[in-house]
Amino acid sequence: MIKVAILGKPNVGKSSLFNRIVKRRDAIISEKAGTTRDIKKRIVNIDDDYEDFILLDTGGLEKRDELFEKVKEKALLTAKEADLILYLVDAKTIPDEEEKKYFRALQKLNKPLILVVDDDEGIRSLLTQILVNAGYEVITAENGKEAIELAKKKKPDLITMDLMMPVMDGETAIKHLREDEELRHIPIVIVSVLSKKEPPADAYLEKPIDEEHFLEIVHTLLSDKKTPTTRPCLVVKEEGEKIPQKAILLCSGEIIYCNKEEVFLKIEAGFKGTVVIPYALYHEIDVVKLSKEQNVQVVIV
Ligand SMILES: Nc1nc2c(ncn2[C@@H]2O[C@H](COP(=O)(O)OP(=O)(O)OP(=O)(O)O)[C@@H](O)[C@H]2O)c(=O)[nH]1
Ligand SMILES: [Mg+2]
Repeated sequence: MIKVAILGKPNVGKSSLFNRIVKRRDAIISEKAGTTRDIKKRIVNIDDDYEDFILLDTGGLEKRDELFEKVKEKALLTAKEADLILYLVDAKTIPDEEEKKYFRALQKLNKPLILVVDDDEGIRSLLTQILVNAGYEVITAENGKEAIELAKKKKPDLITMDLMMPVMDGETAIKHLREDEELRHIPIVIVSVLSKKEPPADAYLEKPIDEEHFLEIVHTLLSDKKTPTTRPCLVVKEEGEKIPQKAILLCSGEIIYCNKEEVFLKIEAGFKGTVVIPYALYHEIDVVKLSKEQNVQVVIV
């Protein structure tokens, strides 16, 4: 269920708005600042035509003493979990610096973070501008090596990757990212003058890029992050055999290994995702039957 949190400094009318929306005198309202100290939560049904949502009332954001530091912490934590924040201000006064600081911090919260990797300063700033205007938070790297370091530190939600770069090229960087347990699920969009569809990424874009098409790809990859790009892979491998390199590059989700006899057992047990079969084993598995299974994709490498 979608969570909507009401935030703001003390005494701006958060609880009053909460009561209005839930249509009950539920939260305590007073003219004394700092009345609400905990989180109040109610399920709201506006109309049967709309989905129910969870409304959260929070304590005011204020630096007063230790107690209110706790109240503030709780409010900010609630904001982090919310899908939407209603930030209330007192219209009688002009927002001060502290208020602006809270507002900016909340605006940054939960924004998808995109790592733009390109050695060309012009491309970096062009992609940054497009993405920032579309509401994303952006960090940049000049080569593959820097990209990996930054990805480890910042855990971006998506990476745009150039291929030809000094120090470490994009292809090598993608390989390293896909081998890293913590980073392998991050969708990667190759943005390059090269039109070859190697190495495997989640999307490819040729330079010069079309802004609309670029944003469409980014939005799609971010919105179904949990579906296609993190689908698990079932890699078929015989005892003692090496794991095919291509399988690692292909799979951005969890990788499970099994031998050729176990493939159908795994599917019966509920496996959904991509089954990767090395070419050498291709004749020993009923690929036709396998490809008829729902929720299963077959890739031969
Ligand atoms: N003039 C005016 N007063 C309001 C409005 N909304 C709320 N109030 C009054 O402002 C005071 C504070 O309202 P609350 O709803 O308790 O404010 P709050 O933001 O929840 O305050 P804390 O929980 O203390 O942080 C109360 O005396 C309300 O009656 C409004 O829209 N206009
Ligand atoms: Mg209140």
